[in-house]
Amino acid sequence: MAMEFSYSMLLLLPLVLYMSYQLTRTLAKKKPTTHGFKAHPLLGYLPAFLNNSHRFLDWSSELIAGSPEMRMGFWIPGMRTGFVTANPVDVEHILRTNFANYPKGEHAIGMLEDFLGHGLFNSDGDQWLWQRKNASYEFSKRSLRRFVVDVVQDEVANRLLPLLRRAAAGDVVLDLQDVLQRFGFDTICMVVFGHDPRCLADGGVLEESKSEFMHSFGEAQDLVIGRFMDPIGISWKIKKMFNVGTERRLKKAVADVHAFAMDIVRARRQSASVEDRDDVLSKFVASDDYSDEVLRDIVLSFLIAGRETTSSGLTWFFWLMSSRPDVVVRIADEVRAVRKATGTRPGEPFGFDALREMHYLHATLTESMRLYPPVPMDPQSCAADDTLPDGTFVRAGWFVNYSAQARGRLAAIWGEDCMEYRPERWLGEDGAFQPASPFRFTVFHAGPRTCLGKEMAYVQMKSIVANVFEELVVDVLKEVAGGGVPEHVFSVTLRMKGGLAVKIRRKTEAY
Ligand code: HEM
Ligand SMILES: *[C@@H]1O[C@H](CO)[C@@H](O)[C@H](O)[C@H]1NC(C)=O
Ligand SMILES: *[C@@H]1O[C@H](CO)[C@@H](O)[C@H](O)[C@H]1NC(C)=O
Ligand SMILES: CC(=O)N[C@H]1CO[C@H](CO)[C@@H](O)[C@@H]1O
Repeated sequence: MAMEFSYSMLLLLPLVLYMSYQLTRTLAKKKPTTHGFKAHPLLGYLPAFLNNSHRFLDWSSELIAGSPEMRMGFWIPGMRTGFVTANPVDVEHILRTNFANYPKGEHAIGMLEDFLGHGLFNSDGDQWLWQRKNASYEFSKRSLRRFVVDVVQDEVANRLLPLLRRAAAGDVVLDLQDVLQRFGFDTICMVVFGHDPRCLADGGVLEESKSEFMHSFGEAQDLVIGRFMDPIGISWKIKKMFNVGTERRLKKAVADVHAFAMDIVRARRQSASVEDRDDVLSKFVASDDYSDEVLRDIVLSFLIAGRETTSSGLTWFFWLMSSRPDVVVRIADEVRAVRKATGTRPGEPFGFDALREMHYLHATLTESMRLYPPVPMDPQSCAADDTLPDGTFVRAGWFVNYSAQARGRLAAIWGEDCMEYRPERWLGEDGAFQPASPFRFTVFHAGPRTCLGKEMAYVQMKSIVANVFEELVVDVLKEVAGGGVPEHVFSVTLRMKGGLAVKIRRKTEAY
């Protein structure tokens, strides 16, 4: 008996030795750390992460706020290791100075590939570069800018305002977030695709069948993002292999989206009027350089980038406004002044130049996105060993995510009143809007991969707010939203959990 025991011990010994060797090696390797935080020696950030995973954004913002380096480390054995930073010096380093060493990375790209292929949003290196060059060229054209303004103004005048007026007359409770998402989807599809999905068209809000494409797209996006949230990295691959569970639903949603997009690409390819059309797809089709699949992926990349970002920004904005009637009054004053200066009447569309004159409105939206950035956290990965400007080591394969949310709330950057909503911090003495460095205000990303749709986003948001506050009052139903800050859903974009319940009134009744 005793002999047998020691024999098996002898057999096990090498294994035990090997395992402890591996463990010490892993533990001895440099780990990212967080100032003022003690990681568990074996489990790393796992216990604290489990404690806080339901409020991950806020937790990481708190750790970052407590750190003079303005960043947190993160490691859990067997899971990914890296940093979340809000330090403008780090951000400039990863997004500009050493851009080539911080791609999206194969890990992230592999997860989105089934849905987005290798479109602009989901590629690195040369594959990204040529698409970016072509797209930047199109986005810099005046014809596209004019087209965007026309599409947006048309959607405001003929869909959004009539819908809100009807809601006012009928004393109806609306989910404003849903309305804004539909608005965003209609306009991005028209600008990118030249296709009108009519999600906000008459009855569209009630009639689900009118927005099947939006529905499939949303489902595909949520399910594919779910892959990132899964704590067990390979479980989606197993589910995919057996075509079960969420992966089965994802496959169906992706097939629907691809079929829909492909139909439009093929139809445009055969259309004789491509030269006369202003949408982005038509420009790419006209150059004849790309296969149908490549065009489809380009289009889907734009949809994912532009679909929910503006609606997220506006939903939090309208919620903030519900406790700031003083700001609403000033916006309406500015709109009235611009009407006078441009000789237009309430209800008429605003041109690009009129929108540009609205500096105060620009500041109120920017200030809202500082506190509630539509893309709260954004991942990059480190390609080769590197050091951050303050000497902190970053190993190849680690992630370096920036948190726009944490950065927007740092006293070291915005001052002691950083948690206060104060649009004036964006205005100069003369009342003109003063932009901040993109490394401090990284809401639209920065460096070579900076958001291509920033101008379009402001056109959209300003048109909606100016037209709504000129005529209507938005009452947020606090009894539905609760007293404090509404809860969020943490996906690619910062969505409000359960939507934003509002009632609409005509302004004349309010005064
Ligand atoms: C408030 C609205 C918006 C915000 C806050 C925003 C923010 C961002 C951010 C943070 C990124 C970097 C994402 C990443 O690479 O992981 C990005 C990229 C991008 N955005 Fe926006 N965006 C907005 C609206 C739009 C709109 C309306 C469009 C539509 C044309 C658009 C087009 C793009 C594109 C094409 C990229 C990818 C650029 C590249 O990878 O080279 N965005 N945006
Ligand atoms: C988990 O949260 C509780 C309550 O907030 C706290 O008392 C505890 O110390 C936390 N544990 C860890 C490991 O962070
Ligand atoms: C950083 O981003 C990557 C890719 O989305 C993700 O897998 C990782 O969990 C993120 N890390 C943290 C601490 O947020
Ligand atoms: C329309 C357009 O800009 N097309 C260009 C896209 O990029 C390729 C490769 O760089 C060029 O050859 C095209 O002319």
